[in-house]
Amino acid sequence: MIFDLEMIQRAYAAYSEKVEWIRKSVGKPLTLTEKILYSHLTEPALKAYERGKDYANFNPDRVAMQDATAQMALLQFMQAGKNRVAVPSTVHCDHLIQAKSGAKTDLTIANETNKEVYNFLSSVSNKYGIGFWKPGAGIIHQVVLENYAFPGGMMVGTDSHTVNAGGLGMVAIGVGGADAVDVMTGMPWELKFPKLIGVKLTGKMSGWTSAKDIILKVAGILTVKGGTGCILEYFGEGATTISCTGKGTICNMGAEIGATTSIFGYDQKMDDYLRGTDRKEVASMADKIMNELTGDTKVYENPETYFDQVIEIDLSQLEPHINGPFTPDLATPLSEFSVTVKKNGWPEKLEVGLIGSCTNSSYEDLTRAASIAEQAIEKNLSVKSEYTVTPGSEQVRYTAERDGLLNKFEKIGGVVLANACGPCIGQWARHGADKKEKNSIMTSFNRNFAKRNDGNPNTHAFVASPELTTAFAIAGSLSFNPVTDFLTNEKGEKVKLEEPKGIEMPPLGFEVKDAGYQAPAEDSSSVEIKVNPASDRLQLLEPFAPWNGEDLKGLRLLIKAKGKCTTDHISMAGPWLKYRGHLDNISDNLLIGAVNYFNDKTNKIKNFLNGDYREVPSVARAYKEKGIGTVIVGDENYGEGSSREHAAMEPRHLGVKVVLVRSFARIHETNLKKQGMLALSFVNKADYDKIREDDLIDIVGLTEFAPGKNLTVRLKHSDGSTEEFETAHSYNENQIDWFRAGSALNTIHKRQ
Ligand code: MIC
Ligand code: SF4
Repeated sequence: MIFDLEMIQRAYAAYSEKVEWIRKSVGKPLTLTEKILYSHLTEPALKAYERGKDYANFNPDRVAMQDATAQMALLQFMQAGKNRVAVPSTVHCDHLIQAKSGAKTDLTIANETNKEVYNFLSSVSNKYGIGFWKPGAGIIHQVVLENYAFPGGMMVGTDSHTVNAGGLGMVAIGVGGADAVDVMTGMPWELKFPKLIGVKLTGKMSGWTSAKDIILKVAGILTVKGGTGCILEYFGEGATTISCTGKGTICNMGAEIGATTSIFGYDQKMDDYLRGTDRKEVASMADKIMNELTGDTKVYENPETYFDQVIEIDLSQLEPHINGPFTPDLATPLSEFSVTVKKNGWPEKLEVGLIGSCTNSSYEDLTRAASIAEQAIEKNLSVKSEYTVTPGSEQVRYTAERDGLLNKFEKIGGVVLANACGPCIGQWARHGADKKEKNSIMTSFNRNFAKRNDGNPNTHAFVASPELTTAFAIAGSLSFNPVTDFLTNEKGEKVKLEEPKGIEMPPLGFEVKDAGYQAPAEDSSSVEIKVNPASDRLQLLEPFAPWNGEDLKGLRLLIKAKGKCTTDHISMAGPWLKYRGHLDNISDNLLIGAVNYFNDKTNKIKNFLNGDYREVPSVARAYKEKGIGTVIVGDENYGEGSSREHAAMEPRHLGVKVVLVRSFARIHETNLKKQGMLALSFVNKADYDKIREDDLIDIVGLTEFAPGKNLTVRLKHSDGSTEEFETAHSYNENQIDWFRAGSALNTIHKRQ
């Protein structure tokens, strides 16, 4: 048995009683989110707690880490001086596999090129009692849903799409590695108590509409910022019609609207999924307390009273959507898509359709897409675009192969890639991408920021459901609408694709030969972890220096980033993923994707030591060498996207002291705080305009740094004039300690 039955038994034993106690003390009906959050508060926090006031301390049940972020997380954990993780934890090797020729060859090459990193992750896991999922086992979120997620539980994961587990009724939150270290060392984990958005689903989907379209629609309504600081709770009769993995898709892409997480209440679909994935013990336990694994009836009858915001979607009316390009919230209904494509001059030819990823790679997803492929075979059609499939896990892949689904994809010209992230995170050796040609691709993934999939800034990436992506790949054009349009087949006949059909759970059950799991050693005292000092992939961490007790004076502006600046802009993935365990090497990608406000160029900023325009990392290194601290200035939702803490550790490593922005994305703001940086935001957003390229910048008020108290920024312009303005911050006492100590990890040391 892979899942932690005892831990779940313990969690359930206390759960109902806690919820009842909380309901009484709060004196009102509870949402599901509140039930789970409150029941995971640490004891002192539970006693002292008042909702919405401030940060609260939690004890999550488990931790999941993927290979690209686990390296930093575990390097930090190794510094914490513990023998074993305090809660069940797992590592999943999924991000480092490059997609090129197909599953088998790609996996062999990945095992070779990433050998050192895989060995490191596997031996650290073994040593500290962490479950290890080998390369090829699948994408973290699919594997977690299949094996570990449980209704009413709480987990953190070092990946923003950890939220996928909300599909199985879990409060699952994406965090940086340093947060995961808190949980793995048994310390309380801190989270700002979220606001609650209720999403009421009525009706039932049909035809081409699928779960993906619900979240594509929600993203259109709320935008990439709209979920910041919020948990979305889905409910209503429509919710119970969606499969468990479909719910996972919806929760997964909640990361794209900045939501802390999303969740569905326990229902028959979750029960079916637990039983179908060999966890009948969990299902039976959940069945016994099912009323507490969903929101109270009164809450769902009067959602406006209990949620901070309510959105209602009638699934019977919902059209399929296609979101993009360049941002996941630009939502266009299918019926308007071809007109919108023309109006905006987006390239009409569809070069590649890619299905799979952690968002959409369940058995149901594959059957729906395969039902389109099957029709194509029958109707003498094949794909006009390139077409790739990434199954979410070995279990799904094995079962899909057994049931003939993969064969259907291959028959229409598809290539089945390894069970891994692959093209979704730029691990894609796409031929021709280096030519920077303007082109369109469509994926069933979740993110579509510029350069993300293939490094080409002119690739227009659109996000849709797997079945729609398959239909578009068959048509090879964005001006196609499968609901209304005919296609011409190989015999010159006009044919039409019928609505997709899916099967939620495999009729013959799931099957797998080798799921790819390695359990940790019982006695790990002899396991040694070696990091070669000459390695260019791994580097042991040095603690960051503590604050020197004074205001920051005479800082230089490193870059004033203009417009969208996601973690992909701050610390690009793709080719750089190989340095995720080596802080100094990966720092050479710092902000290379950000647009310099002063010249509209990427990776070209002025070095005031010699007047040259150079790459961001090299200028940062030049200032660092001279002992000059620097400031990054950013726009709205700075650090949107992923959980990668490299986006915070790299600037810290290269001498940046302050990140000053119009607004932050949640995980990134916390990551900056954890690494001992100053994360500040303009009180008056127009003050962004006051910052000039050649300013010297002081941060005043640090000796009285306190929660809720603004800090002053003083600009010394080169013409001799000075300007001052206020900046706000969201540090609490504890986080101010991290700043003073140089990082959160340094404070753990101090306490030991
Ligand atoms: C992503 O989808 O951007 C990633 C790659 O999964 C990241 C994590 C990472 O950068 O390693 C995420 O979403 O957190
Ligand atoms: Fe992997 Fe893409 Fe999912 Fe991130 S979003 S975990 S890169 S599949």
